[in-house]
Amino acid sequence: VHSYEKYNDLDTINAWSANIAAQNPGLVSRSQMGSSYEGRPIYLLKVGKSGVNKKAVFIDCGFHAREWITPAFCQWFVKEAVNSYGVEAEFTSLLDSLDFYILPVLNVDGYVYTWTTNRMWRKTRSPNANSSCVGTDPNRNFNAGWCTVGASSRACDETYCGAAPESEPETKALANFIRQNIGSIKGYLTIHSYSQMLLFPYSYTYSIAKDHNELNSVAQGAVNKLTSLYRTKYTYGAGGTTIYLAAGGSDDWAYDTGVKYSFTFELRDTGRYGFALPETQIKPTSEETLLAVKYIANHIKNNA
Ligand code: 0X9
Ligand code: ZN
Ligand code: ZN
Repeated sequence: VHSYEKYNDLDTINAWSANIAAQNPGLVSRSQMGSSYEGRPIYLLKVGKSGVNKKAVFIDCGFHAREWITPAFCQWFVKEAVNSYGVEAEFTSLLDSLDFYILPVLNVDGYVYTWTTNRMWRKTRSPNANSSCVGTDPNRNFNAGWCTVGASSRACDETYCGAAPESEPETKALANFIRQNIGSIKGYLTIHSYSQMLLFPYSYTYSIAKDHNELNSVAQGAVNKLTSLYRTKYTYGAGGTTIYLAAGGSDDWAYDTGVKYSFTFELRDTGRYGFALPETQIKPTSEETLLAVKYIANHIKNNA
C-alpha cells in the first residue's frame, strides 16, 4: 500500500502515478517516456494547469538506484502540487504559469534490483560486452565531455560511462524527451542523494559556465530557503569545484543543450545513514527540498 512517508516499491509507485493522474484530470497527466533495458515502462507525469505556450521545468528522481529518498521526493512534490492548487497562492501561481514534468524513477531496473537483490546497487541493469559485470552509470552516460574525467571505461566500476553516450535506453529516452521539448523546457532539476549540495554546471570541466553568476545566486537563494525550515546545512556551487569533476552527467548535458536553469540536488544526509536514510526523514527532507525547488521555479517563472 502506498504511503508518502514510506519508501514505495516500483509497482506501488506506478500504481500511485496512474491513480493520481486519474484523480486529478485537470492538473496531472501520465505518459510513458520510454522503456528500460529489462522492458519496464518509464512513466512521466505532467503537472500543471493547461494553458498555451507554457514554460516547463523537468524534474527527475531515481537516477541512481539506491538513492531511495529521491523517488520519495518526486512523489511528495506531486502530492503537494495537487493539494496546493487553488488553496495556496504561491504553488497555484507556479502551476498556472509552468508545467512540471516529474519523472519519479528513471532507473527502474536498478530500483527494482535494490528492492529484490542488492540495496546498494547504483547503475542500470544492462549487460556489458566481454564482461560479466552488469550496468552503466546513467549519470556518466550523457554526451557532455563523455568519459573524459571522473568516469570509468571499465564495465565493473560504479562510474562506468557505458559503451557510448546514451547507450542506455533510460538515458536515451530522457535525452530524446528533452530534445523534443527544448522549446518549452527552461529548467532541469535532477535529484540525487546524498551530501546536501546544490550543484550547477560545469562538472566535466573547471571552465565557468556562461550563466555562472546567475546560477550561483539562484542556488544561494534556494539553499537559504531550504535551510530556513530545519537548519539543514547545504553547500552549493559549480559541480567540478563543489563535489568533483565527473563527465557525462545529465545536468551538464541539459545545460549545453540549452536548458539554462540546470541543477543537481544532493539530498540528505551527509553520511550518517547515507543512502539508507530512515523513513522518518522522508517528510522533513521533502518539505525543505520543496522550498528550494519552488524558489528555483519562481525564478524561472519570472526570468526565463
Ligand atoms: O556523481 C554523481 O553522479 C552525483 N553524485 S552521486 O553521489 N548521487 O552519484 C553528482 C553529479 C554532479 N553532476 C555531474 N557530475 N555532472
Ligand atoms: Zn546519484
Ligand atoms: Zn507540505
